[in-house]
Amino acid sequence: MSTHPSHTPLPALAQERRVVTAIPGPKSQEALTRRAAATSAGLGLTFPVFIERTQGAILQDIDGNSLIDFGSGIGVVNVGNSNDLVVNNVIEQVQKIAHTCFTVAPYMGYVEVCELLNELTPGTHKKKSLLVNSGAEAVENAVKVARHFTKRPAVVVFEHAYHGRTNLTMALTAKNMPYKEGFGPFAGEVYRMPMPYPYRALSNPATLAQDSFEEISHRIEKEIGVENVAAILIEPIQGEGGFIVPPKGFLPALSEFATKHGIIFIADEVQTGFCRTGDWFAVNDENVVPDMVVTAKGIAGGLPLAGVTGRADIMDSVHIAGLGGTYGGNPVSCAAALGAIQSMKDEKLADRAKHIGQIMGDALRAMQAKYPVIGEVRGRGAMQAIELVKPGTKEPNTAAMQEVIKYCLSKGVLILTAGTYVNVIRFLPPLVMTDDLLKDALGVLDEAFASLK
Ligand code: PLZ
Repeated sequence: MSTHPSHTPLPALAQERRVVTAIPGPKSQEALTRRAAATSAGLGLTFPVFIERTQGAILQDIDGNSLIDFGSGIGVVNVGNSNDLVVNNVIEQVQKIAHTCFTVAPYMGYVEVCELLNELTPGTHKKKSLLVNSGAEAVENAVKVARHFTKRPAVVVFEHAYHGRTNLTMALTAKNMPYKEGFGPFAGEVYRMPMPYPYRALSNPATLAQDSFEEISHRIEKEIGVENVAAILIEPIQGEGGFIVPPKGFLPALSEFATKHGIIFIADEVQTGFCRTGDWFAVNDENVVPDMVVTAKGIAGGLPLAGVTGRADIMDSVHIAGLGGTYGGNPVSCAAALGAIQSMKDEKLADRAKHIGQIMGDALRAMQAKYPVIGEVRGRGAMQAIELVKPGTKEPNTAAMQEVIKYCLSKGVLILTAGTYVNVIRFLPPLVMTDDLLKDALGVLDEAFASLK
């Protein structure tokens, strides 16, 4: 009988920025050559540095640079990179069960994660959940279940939406390049509606929520027919689209409209969920209770896991074995999720997100006052963005965005971009980032704007 080697903890990684080579350094340069030779050219590359180790809010590259993580692996490691509870749970779990397939021979971790999802998602009604591997797979399953329950075909989605890269989720996603170009034909019965985008709206800001809602409800009634609509699917704050925060009142109106017409209201909380915006979920901000909530990313502290949580009557409407997948709710990912969710509770990470949001928001608004290239600062909690424009206009300024990102990278601060018009800089720090590190990174960002010609 074999025994497993016990795990030896690594020494802590100092939570400080330290740049010791040009970025990318020589080892990363060499690795990039191998990457180019071995991996599909269709894969994007945001930061040309290879990472060797991560902890908290620091990514250490193979040249020994300590970089500040302002992206959390696209909003995933909310509990910090290589969070202790996640690491310990994963190591312990993989020694016990790596895989059985939940629908073949079940294990408790899956059930425990679903119990937590049922408890933590909005609403006190009876809920049930299903676990899968990725955000896109969760969105697909939510739509599948909504169609099965309602026996209706149509799905309503929005401008600037991002829901994934599978065939159905490409159809649900708004932006052609790079997500859809040349990958069609796409799934049918997907209807796109205008998204209220306060910064770029032409109508009166005071009536934007109502005006948008009226146009959308009218179009759903006249163009699709409410009786044909299975689901309205929306990100409560749009992620890849550029952290577009809909005006207050819009989401509640949409959700009420859905309820009135027997349409399933699905919140895609893949990027906004798990304390990111200062609450468990972004819809909590206006007390919207969706019929279904889709989660992924932050749920498991870096392990692949996603969930669909919904009203029990909807989730139970599917015939036995109609849902599943080999790896969905893998035991190791579930153990990671249990660790991550525990950590969110223990470390009060929703409050921490609000605190980070305060510091970031203040600093970004101060920069906006100094640098006319910053058209808008927006977001909620630790999900903040700035939209860059040509000064004095609202014309997108992609060049300025690229220069700022490049400057920050050279100083060891990794920041992501977003936006339909490729002109948004988004901040998604791990929620455990220290105030010192946060202020250091924001200082570098300020320098980057000052250096713009
Ligand atoms: N819904 C709201 O943000 C993933 C995409 C990264 P998966 N966003 C990051 C990339 O370039 O592929 C996302 C999201 C929202 C769904 C998804 C899809 O989640 O886990 O990437 O499938």
